[in-house]
Amino acid sequence: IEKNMSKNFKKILPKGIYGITGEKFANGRSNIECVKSMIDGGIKIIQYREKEKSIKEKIGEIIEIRNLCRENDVIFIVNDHVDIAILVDADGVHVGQDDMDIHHVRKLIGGNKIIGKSTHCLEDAEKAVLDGADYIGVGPIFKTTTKEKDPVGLGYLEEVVKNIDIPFVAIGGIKESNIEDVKRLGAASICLVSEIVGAENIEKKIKKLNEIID
Ligand code: TZP
Ligand code: MG
Repeated sequence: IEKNMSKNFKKILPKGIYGITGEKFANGRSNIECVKSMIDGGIKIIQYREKEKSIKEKIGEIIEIRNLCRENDVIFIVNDHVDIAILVDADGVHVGQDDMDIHHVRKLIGGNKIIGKSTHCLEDAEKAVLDGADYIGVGPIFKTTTKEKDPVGLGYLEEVVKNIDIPFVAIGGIKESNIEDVKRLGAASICLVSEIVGAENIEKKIKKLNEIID
């Protein structure tokens, strides 16, 4: 299967806050509620990431979030599930080091869709570029309980800024209190999970974060 490989219409990683769902940290709010608030806060890209629910539960949420994003001109990325991303016509898919190889993802999803890849060291990043990722995740920058992975530190972010020529999003343990340090090193796209979905007022939190990094 060789899908349309033209890159003419692909959207790029927007500047600002990159949102990811995280119902476990959302103080009883649903993924859908969180996504609505993120959109109201002005977020321009949202990834559906849900490690605990069944496929049956996930599909319902994914379809609803896909529609919300489309209505509001927000880029929608699906984590892990390349098949579902294609079926719901998401804007892209995000895969980790242990997920499907990028060249396989590209063959399945086509050239107009975004492929993001999580990376934890420069070697991962260089491989992702060679394999044709559209953007990379860089992290976890700081210690976080959202993902079981030792932090890579700001040093890896600096290496990416110096050596990697595709868009990247900084992620992991980033809070309102340390986002300036991440921005200062040159990250244009910054992802915060627990800090956003766990905020008392998600909409206000996003506006505040975007103000800090604008
Ligand atoms: N990938 C690297 S760190 C991370 C993911 C999905 C979790 C980030 O969550 P938080 O709550 O912003 O630390
Ligand atoms: Mg994954």
